[in-house]
Amino acid sequence: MIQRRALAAGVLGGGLAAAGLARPALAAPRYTLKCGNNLPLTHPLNIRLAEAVARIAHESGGRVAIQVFPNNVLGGDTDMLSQVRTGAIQLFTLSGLILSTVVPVASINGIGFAFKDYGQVWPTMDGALGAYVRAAIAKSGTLIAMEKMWDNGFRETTSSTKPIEVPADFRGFKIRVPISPLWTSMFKAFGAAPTGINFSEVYSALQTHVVDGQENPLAVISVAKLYEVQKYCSLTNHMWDGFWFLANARAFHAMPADLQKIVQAALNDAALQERADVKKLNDGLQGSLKAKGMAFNSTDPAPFRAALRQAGFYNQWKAKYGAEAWGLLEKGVGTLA
Ligand code: X2X
Repeated sequence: MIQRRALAAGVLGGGLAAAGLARPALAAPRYTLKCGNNLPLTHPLNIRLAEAVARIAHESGGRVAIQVFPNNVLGGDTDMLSQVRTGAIQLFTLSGLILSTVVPVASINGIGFAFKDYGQVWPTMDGALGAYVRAAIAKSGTLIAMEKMWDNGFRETTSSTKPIEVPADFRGFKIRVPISPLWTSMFKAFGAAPTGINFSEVYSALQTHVVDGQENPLAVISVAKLYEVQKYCSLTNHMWDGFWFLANARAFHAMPADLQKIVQAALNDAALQERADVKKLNDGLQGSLKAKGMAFNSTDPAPFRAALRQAGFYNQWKAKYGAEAWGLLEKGVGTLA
C-alpha cells in the first residue's frame, strides 16, 4: 500500500514537473554533499569539520548529509578543484593560492612577508579583502565560498640537506611548492628551483629526493609526518595561507534557503574554532618536532623581504592584482612595494 502510494506520487510529481509545475511537497528532499580535502583526519580542519557535519545533520533534521573524503582520497588538489567545479563533489577546502589558477586574485593573501601575525590576518581576510576575493570567486560562476576562511597557518621551510638562514640559502634549493603561479614566482625570486607538486605527492617526493625541501605550517609538518623525511625546520614565516571553504554554486543553491543557512552557519562557526586549534597547535609543536629529530632555526624576515623587493616581486604582483585589491591588502598590512 505504502509502495503503491509512493509510486503514484512519484508519477504524479514527475508529470507535474514535466508540465513545468511545482512538485507537491510529498517528502522533503534530502541533499547529500560530498566534501573533499587534502589533510589527514588528525588535522584540526577535519576534527572541526566532523563536528560541523554532525551539527548540520541534526539541525536539518537529517535533510543534509555531508560525506567527508579527507587526505586526498579523491585525488590531489587540482583533481578536487576540477571535481567541485563540475559538481562531481559539492564541497572542498582549498588554499587561496591554488584556487588562483581559476580565480587569479585568490592568491593575494600569500604575498611573501605581507602578514606579520594573526592580528593582521583575520581582520583583513574577514574584512574588505576577504569580501573582494569572495566576490571574485562567486563571479567565476561555478563556485561560491563560505564567509569564514579556515586556517592553514604561517609557513615554515623544511629541508633534508641544510637549514635556510639567509635569503642566499634559497639559491638553487630544490623545493616543492603547491601548484600556484604565486608560489613558483616567489621562490624563483629567491633564486630557488621550485617544483609544483600536489600535497598528495609531497611525502614521497621528499622521501625519494625529487626535491630537498618543502614549506608548510608546523601543524601540517606534524600531522603529515614530514619530520620522517626532513631534518631541518627553518622558521621563515614567509607567508600566511588559509583554506576557502568552497561549494559548487549550482548544488549549493539547489538547496532551500533555510538549509543553505544551516550549512553556512555551522561551517563558519567551525572555522573560528579551527583557527583557535591551529594557532594553539602551531605555537606548541616546536618541542615535539624537536623530540622527533628536527633541528630548528629562526630567521630575520627583513633581508628576505628586501630580496623580494629587489627582485621586483612586489611590483610585479601589484600590477597583476590591480590597484584596488593591492590597496585592500596594504590597508591590512602596511606598504609593501
Ligand atoms: O599543499 C600544501 O602544502 C598545503 C597542505 O599546505 C595546502 O593545502 C596549500
